[in-house]
Formats: sequence, C-alpha cells, structure tokens
Amino acid sequence: MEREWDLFLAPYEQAVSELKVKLRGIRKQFRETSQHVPIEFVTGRVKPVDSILAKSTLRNIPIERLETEMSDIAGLRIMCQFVDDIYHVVQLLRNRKDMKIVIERDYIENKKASGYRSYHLVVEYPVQLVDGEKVLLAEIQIRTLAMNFWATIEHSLNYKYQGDFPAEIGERLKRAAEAAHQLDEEMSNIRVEIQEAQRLFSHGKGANDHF
Ligand code: 0O2
Repeated sequence: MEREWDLFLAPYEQAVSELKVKLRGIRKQFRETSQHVPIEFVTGRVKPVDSILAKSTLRNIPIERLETEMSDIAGLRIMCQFVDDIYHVVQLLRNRKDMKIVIERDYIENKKASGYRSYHLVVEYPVQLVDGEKVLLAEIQIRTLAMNFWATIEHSLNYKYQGDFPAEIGERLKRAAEAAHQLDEEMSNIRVEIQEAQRLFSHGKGANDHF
C-alpha cells in the first residue's frame, strides 16, 4: 500500500519541486533587474497521505477520483509583502505558458467566515515522466506575510481544537484577522516610503538574502 502511495505521489513531488524552482525564479529575475520584488518567499509541499485520506472522507471523494477532484495534493504558497503584489503575481501566472489556471478564488475581496484571506489558484501543470506527459492539478496560494502569519496560527489552533474553537477563541481569531488586514492596508499606504528605504538598504552592505 505504501509503495502504491509512493508511486501515486511521485509525479506530485516532481510538480512541487519544479514549481518551487520556477516561482523562486520569478523572484530572482526581479532582483536581477533591480525592480520591486513582488515575491518574498515560496514554499511547497505534497499533501501527506493521512491528510489526503481525511479530506477524501470529509469531501466524499473516492480514492480513484483523487487526481481530478482533489486539487491541492500539490500545494505551493507564495508570500508577498503587499496586497498589490499578490495581484501582480496572479497576472504573471496568468501569462505563463507552462501552466494553465483553471480556478481562481479571491479570498481577499471575499474573505472566509473564519477571517481567512488569500488568493487561490488551481492550475493544470504538466510533468514529464519516463512514460510520457502527465497533467496534474496544483493549488497555488498567494498571500501577504500578515495573511500567512494569521493562517499559520489559525491552522495550528484548528488542528488543536479540530475546527471546534471555543467561542472566545473564534472571536479573537476574527479580530486578529482584521488586525492583520489593517496592517496590510497601513503597509500599502506607506509602501512608497518603504520601497525607497529598501532600495537604499539593498545598495548598502546590510542587504539580507533569503535564498
Ligand atoms: P492544508 O493542506 O492542511 O492547508 P478544496 O480544498 O479546494 O477542496 P475549498 O474549500 O473549495 O476546498 O478550497 P479552498 O478553501 O479554496 O482551499 C482550501 C485550503 O485553503 C485549505 O487547505 C487551507 O490551506 C486554506 N484555507 C481555507 N480556509 C482556511 C481557513 O479558514 N484557515 C486557514 N488557516 N486556512 C484556510 P486544507 O485542505 O485545509 O489543507
């Protein structure tokens, strides 16, 4: 059984590795041309088997239909400094020839009831295997650092309480989501000043390097 899962997940591992390199490549290209870099960092993962099984039960997805009906087995996250950067990245991805966007969900304009904000894309991505091409679905979540901070904390609390938060914690999380949103708005407002400071900083010797 374990071997069957390994075989099933191998193309997803390949897709995640390739997409991480490609998305990090966007960041590198912007840096090389000294433009504002819309991507802060990129992460990726293949959904663990226990999470695939739990979601397939929850969503009533038969195992034989995982490939077409579970769109986040391959998952990528792109973190940005500013909300505008998110829409810039979406536009860059819309223009690419190596993936095809099949679903877009804007949970920034339409936040979830939990307070969750992010922009989600589901893409069809072809991987080249020894026995030919295989087109897989991958989910790309694009968020600001503040949205990511909130979602990471909420996700771990969700795990702890299995989604059944005490009312007070649910309310606090909603307030924290609004605080994160206000932080994003405030940062956007002072963006011009921040960028000027970053430009000066990157020309100085203290510039840091994430990758
Ligand atoms: P994981 O890997 O544990 O994060 P779908 O997943 O596409 O079948 P849906 O509702 O149509 O279902 O998809 P949606 O909401 O566009 O995307 C689901 C994923 O978005 C989740 O993955 C989370 O990563 C993220 N997400 C959505 N809502 C929330 C939220 O309220 N809080 C947090 N922290 N993350 C959220 P999974 O499946 O939970 O898996």
